[in-house]
Amino acid sequence: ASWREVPGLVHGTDLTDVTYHRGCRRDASGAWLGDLPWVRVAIHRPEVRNAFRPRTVDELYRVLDHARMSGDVGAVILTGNGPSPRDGGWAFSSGGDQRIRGRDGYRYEKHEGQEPPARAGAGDHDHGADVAAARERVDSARAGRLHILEVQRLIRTMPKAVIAAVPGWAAGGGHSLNVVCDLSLASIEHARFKQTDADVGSFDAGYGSALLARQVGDKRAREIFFLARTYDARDAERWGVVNEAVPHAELEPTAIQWARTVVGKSPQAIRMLKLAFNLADDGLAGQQVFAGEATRLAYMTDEAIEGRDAFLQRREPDWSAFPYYF
Ligand code: S0N
Repeated sequence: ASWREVPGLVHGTDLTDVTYHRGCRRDASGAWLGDLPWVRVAIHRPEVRNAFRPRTVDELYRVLDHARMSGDVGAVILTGNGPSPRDGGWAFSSGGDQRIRGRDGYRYEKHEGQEPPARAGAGDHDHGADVAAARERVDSARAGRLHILEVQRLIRTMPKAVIAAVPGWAAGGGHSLNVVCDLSLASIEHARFKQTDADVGSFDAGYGSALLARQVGDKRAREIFFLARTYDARDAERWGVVNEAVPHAELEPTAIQWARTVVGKSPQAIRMLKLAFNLADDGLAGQQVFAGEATRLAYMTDEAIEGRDAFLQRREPDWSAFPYYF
């Protein structure tokens, strides 16, 4: 198994902060033989431990949505590229880029043809004239207020398996991204986990904390958030934050093996199982997603087709062939 880059034309823009590859087979000379039903999505800002800025989140959303809508893709491997060219460090993600966080929750960064505010994110300075001017310049839809949560919901609701391969730091919002994935693997040598939200005045009061408590238990989840202590891949495995700690060199090969195994199962069964696992915790939103799949399946039955045909043919439906009890 190998990879081919998915052309950077998801919605017509080149990817800069994320890489997106499709699994494929190649012959000995490297020539492409055919695609495989999984993709690799990686945050590509290793010099800042794969912190995400608005552009990163936009790109993540676009490629994940592309994967969601690809009918021949059954599994997504989510990871972080590395090592850092600056110091060799590895990261899954260190969460929201703190250098550009504005006081109002928006993120101020350079957009095409725009200069970033000189002091954005620098404490009280972010209320200075720089940011006031930047606020005028920034396209607020693209600046994205807390839109990493949209990425979390996409991972959570896409009806296919999302496997986190954690090669290094998972901190803050990066910690929460791992929490929301269906399955997780972590590098024994380099993966480190730390929920720093409360250190920087941030708090993921949604999946990042509530789902974590489901995974590790309530006391442990509070410990992880309140104390923000670093824990490693072995702890993460023991506590249920990841499924398995594996040697660094085995991380991606294992993720690919897991993807290969999942896509060997019935797509419908995996889809219904994932949505069923989500249902209880996701309330009516979870019920809606699960019910949508149930309705789609029901549309395939002769009974539903009889209802549709009766309407189109302007006659009473004939339900006599369909039992009230199985
Ligand atoms: C990850 C840590 C522990 C790694 O430490 P290490 O190995 O010592 O490396 P450093 O020297 O610290 O880092 C290397 C370079 O990378 C920069 N950098 C690292 N993380 C970030 C970051 N998050 N933002 C910007 N830059 C980062 C360092 O500065 C360094 O570069 P130089 O040398 O140039 O300074 C350690 O790095 C660490 O603790 N990082 C910060 C972790 C953190 O606090 N993250 C933010 C937590 N909050 C969120 O993520 C918000 C979540 C979120 O987005 C959200 C969630 C729910 C609702 C809304 C939101 C929202 O705000 O959108």
